[in-house]
Amino acid sequence: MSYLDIILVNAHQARTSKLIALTTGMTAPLGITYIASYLRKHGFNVKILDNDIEQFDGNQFKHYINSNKPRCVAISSLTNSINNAFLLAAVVKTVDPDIPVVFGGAHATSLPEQSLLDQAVDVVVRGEGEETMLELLDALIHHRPLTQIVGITYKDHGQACKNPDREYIKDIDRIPFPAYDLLPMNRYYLNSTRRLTNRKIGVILTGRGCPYRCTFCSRLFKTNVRLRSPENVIKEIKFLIKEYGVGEIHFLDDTFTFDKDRAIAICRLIRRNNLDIIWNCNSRVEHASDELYSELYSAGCRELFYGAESGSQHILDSLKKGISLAQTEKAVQLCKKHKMLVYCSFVYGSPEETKETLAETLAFARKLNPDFVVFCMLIPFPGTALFQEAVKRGFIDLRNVEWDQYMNLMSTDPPPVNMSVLSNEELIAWSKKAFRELYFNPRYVIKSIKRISSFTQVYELARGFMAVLSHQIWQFKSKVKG
Ligand code: B12
Ligand code: SF4
Repeated sequence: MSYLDIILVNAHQARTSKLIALTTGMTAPLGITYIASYLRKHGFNVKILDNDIEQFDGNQFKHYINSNKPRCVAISSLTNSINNAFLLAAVVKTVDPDIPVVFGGAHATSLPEQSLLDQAVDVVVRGEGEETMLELLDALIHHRPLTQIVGITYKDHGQACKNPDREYIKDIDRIPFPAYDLLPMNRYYLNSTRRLTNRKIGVILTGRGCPYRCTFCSRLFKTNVRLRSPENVIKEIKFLIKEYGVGEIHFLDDTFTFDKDRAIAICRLIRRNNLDIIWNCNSRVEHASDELYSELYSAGCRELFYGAESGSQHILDSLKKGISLAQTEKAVQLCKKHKMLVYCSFVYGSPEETKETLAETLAFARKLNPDFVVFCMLIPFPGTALFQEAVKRGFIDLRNVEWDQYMNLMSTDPPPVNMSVLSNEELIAWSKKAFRELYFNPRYVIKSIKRISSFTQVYELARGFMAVLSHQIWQFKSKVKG
């Protein structure tokens, strides 16, 4: 019988996952898909299970592992899905305790020793996974010691052993494109509120790392920025168009416009190659310029996403965001001038937040009048500077944390940790007010109705609305139960 070397699993998100999927949609899990292609290139036999899509329960997963008989199972999770990752790991061990279970991704990278406290987890790969997983898999399959493999923390006779960090891959052009063929590509989608066209959507990462140090952000690839060449990016766009009929692309880079010349070079190549795509990307407000924005627009960019974060300069500075309110205003105006949609995200409830700063944020958001706006309650995710502060100041007790609650989707949900001087009730009341004022005003409603161009969009909006409603009912019931 031929054995499968490894199954890479994307652990499903906590119960809110259904809500996410219904209100926003689901895109390909690039991390494990990159690792899959890297391992395959080196001769390993690989499968991917995206459990955000499959939603296998314990029994179904057991059956899946039993029928595939992998030599190793490697599980990816964020903080919100770590408990489900532990459940899946336990199932693997019930099938065969000798199958090594490896964890990776944002959460395990930030808390490797804590993740290893779970009985079913054998090894944690910290940070960038391609090279480490390749060496690790080879060692696990050939029963070699793990002492020399940099970038892992592993269990040895019940003790956590931390090997040194691995250096990041310098030339990321040499990493093969994600193994899209191992994913259920036709099951990924984004709802009408999240997409720009009715075309098929693809996601691409054109660089790794972010040089900024915002205190609420967990940067897995650290400050060390590595960018793919424009030619390499264009190749992947062509591949997605040809193989998967993709017509709309979402660039997932933390800041696509970090290197202006490279961003412009990508735009020019898109035009020169007549690539028929509409796209969006994340940007920073201080990168705004007429030159850049006119290049972005001519190459099909129709939306920019800015982390505006706050309407208070004091809060922006305390979060180490490194931008000014004036820069945000200028960027939003320029973006509108160049006929691209403006998406602004704000965080609220940070340690320095007060009623006054919240009022400033709401006034600022109103003044900016973006096409889309989100207000996210600040959550100190593992891997962030605020998380360290929260642990130090006793807001988080690592022996007793409900990771499933680490989610900032609904404005009515209380935050798992509140580091501000305001009460949960005050924060929730503000966020409800902010959503009401920005979403339920005639200007926004008319804009949204104008955007609806098909029956599918009406259906999706209704589905999202029902999901939100059912979440509210669940929340109410939980409160009543006590
Ligand atoms: C796209 C995205 C999403 C998408 C899809 C996520 C997905 N399926 O991948 C959606 C919209 C669903 C999403 C949701 C959320 N996200 Co998100 N998301 C991202 C984003 C922008 C890109 C992810 C990506 O594709 N990266 C590129 C790939 C190549 O990197 P990677 O996934 O990290 O994988 C590499 C390594 O981590 C490692 N690795 C990863 N998994 C594994 C597994 C194994 C076994 C091994 C060996 C290695 C390994 O190797 C990979 C290749 O080098 C990142 C920011 C970022 N720059 O990464 C945030 C980010 C991952 N999200 C974050 C957060 C907070 C969330 C939410 C909690 C937000 C919320 N609403 O509350 C939810 C929770 C979702 C969940 N699963 O629990 C945080 C994670 C913080 C944390 N500690 O969990 C990030 C880092 C943003 C940030 N800067 O803070 N997200
Ligand atoms: S919030 Fe954006 S700019 Fe700030 S560190 Fe994170 S990715 Fe970088």
